[in-house]
Amino acid sequence: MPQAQDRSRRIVFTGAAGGVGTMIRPLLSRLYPGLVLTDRVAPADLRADETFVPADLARADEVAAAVRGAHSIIHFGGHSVEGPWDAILQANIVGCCNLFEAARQAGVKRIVFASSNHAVGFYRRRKRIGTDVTVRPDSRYGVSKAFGEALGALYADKHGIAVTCLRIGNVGQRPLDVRRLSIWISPEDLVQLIRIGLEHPDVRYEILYGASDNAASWWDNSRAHKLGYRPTGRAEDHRAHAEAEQARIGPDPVGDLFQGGTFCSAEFTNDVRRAGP
Ligand code: 15L
Repeated sequence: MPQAQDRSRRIVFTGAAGGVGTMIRPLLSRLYPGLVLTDRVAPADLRADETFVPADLARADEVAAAVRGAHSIIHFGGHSVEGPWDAILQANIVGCCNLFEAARQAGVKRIVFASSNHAVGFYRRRKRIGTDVTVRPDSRYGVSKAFGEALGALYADKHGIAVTCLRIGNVGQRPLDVRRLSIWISPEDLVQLIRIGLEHPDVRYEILYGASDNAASWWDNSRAHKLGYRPTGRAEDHRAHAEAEQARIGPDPVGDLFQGGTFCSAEFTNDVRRAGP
C-alpha cells in the first residue's frame, strides 16, 4: 500500500448515508480525519466532529457547493439498485455529470467512483473477465455505471483528474448466497481499494474489481494487486453460511447463468442462448 498522503487535504464522500456509505464511513473517517460527508439527508448517527453538507446529485448548484475546495472525491452517491429510468437518469447519469463537472471546476485532483459488477453483469459465470472487456450491463442501473466509467475516462484523459472506478461486487460482513461467494468484498478491503484511488502515485485512470480474496471469483483483479491491493477477506471462510442461504432462495434459471444474477433475470424476455457473452 502507498503511504498516506497529506491528510489535511479535503476529501468529500458522497452517498455517506447510504448502505455502503454507512458501513465504510467509520473506517474512512479514521483514515482521513476531516472527511466531508454529503448525501440528500444526513446520516442518522452523524457525530459532532463530522462535517455534513446536504446535496442532491441531480442539482448542479448543490453538488458544486458540496465539492468546493475539495482535493479528492469518493463518489458513492446515487441510486444503488435497479430502478425506473427517471430515477436512474437523475441520480446516476445527471448526478455523475454534475459531480465530474463540479470536480473539474473546483480543481479536484482525484475521484474514486463506485461502479458496479452490474456494468458487466451479462457475462456468463463460467467466464473469467478482466477490466478490459466490453461492458455488458444487466440493467438500467448497470448502464448508468458503465456511463460513469466512461465519464471518468473522459475527465481523466481530457482534464487530468486521476480517476479510479471500482466495479464493486457485494459489500458486507459476509457473502449472502452462492453468487456472492464470487463477488463479495469486506468493508475493510473496499477501503483498501479506495485508499489506492486516493493515494497511489501511478493512478491516472483505473478500473478495479471490488472483490475480496475469493477463490470462486470470476474476475482478474491483477491490476489492483499490482497497485498494492492485499485483500484480507476470504469468501470461502463463509461458504457454509452462503450455501445454507442459497438453499432457501432456490434456483433462478436465467440469473444463475450470468454474473449479475437477479439483475439479469428481472424483466428478461430473451432466449438465454442469445444473451450475454
Ligand atoms: C450492486 O451494485 C448493488 O448496489 C447492491 O445492492 C447489490 O445488489 C450488489 O450490486 C450485488 O450484485 O450483489
